Amino acid sequence: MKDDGVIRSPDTERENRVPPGQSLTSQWPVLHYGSIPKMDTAEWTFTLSGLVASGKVLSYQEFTALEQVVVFSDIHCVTRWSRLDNLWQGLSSRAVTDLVKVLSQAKFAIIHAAGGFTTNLKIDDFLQPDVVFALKHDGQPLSPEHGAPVRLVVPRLYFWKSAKWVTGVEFTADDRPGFWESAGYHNRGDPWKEERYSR
Ligand SMILES: Nc1nc2c(c(=O)[nH]1)N[C@H]1C(S)=C(S)[C@@H](COP(=O)(O)O)O[C@H]1N2
Ligand SMILES: [Mo]
Repeated sequence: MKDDGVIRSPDTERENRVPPGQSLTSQWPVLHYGSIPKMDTAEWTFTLSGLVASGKVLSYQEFTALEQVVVFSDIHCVTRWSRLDNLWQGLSSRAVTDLVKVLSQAKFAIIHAAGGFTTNLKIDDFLQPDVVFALKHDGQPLSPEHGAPVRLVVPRLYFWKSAKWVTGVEFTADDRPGFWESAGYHNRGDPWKEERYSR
């Protein structure tokens, strides 16, 4: 671990960083269902809800005033492209979660995004230290097509878990497959185990 304050996703320290069945690209493809939602930071809010002692809603100003981290990670898309060496800046999932008291019954984090999109994570996967609500990629603010103003990045799972245009997290006791998981993608999506599809 180099002491430069950057959180290195552990998969970036593997000798072979490309999971089975993946090919490298230096481009950054844009993939999502539907059209790019109009996001206005003056209207945008981030909501922490579900199994918490007391829910919380933050404005963009409140959200971006919180302490930020820098995460170095690789991207693995289930459509078989991987992009190495990404630098994300934003709020760690743990810092966001620490804003509320999560009840002990909570076992899952359901990520909510614009237009009703959701994706589900086990709370342990959500709270890994390399999981970040990103505002910037490689030093530049996220572009609208890549999820501005805020997207989640879950480096150790296929990129469909990395919801763009996020609007909040809901903590639940029961699992609730999200948009892509209900459309046939694997419930967890570990690229090293090729957990691509559920059927
Ligand atoms: N809100 C939202 N986020 C989403 C998606 C989506 O359809 N809606 N698609 C996911 C999928 S399948 C992928 S591969 C990545 C692509 O992110 P990118 O366009 O920044 O490469 O976004 C993920 N996040
Ligand atoms: Mo995807």
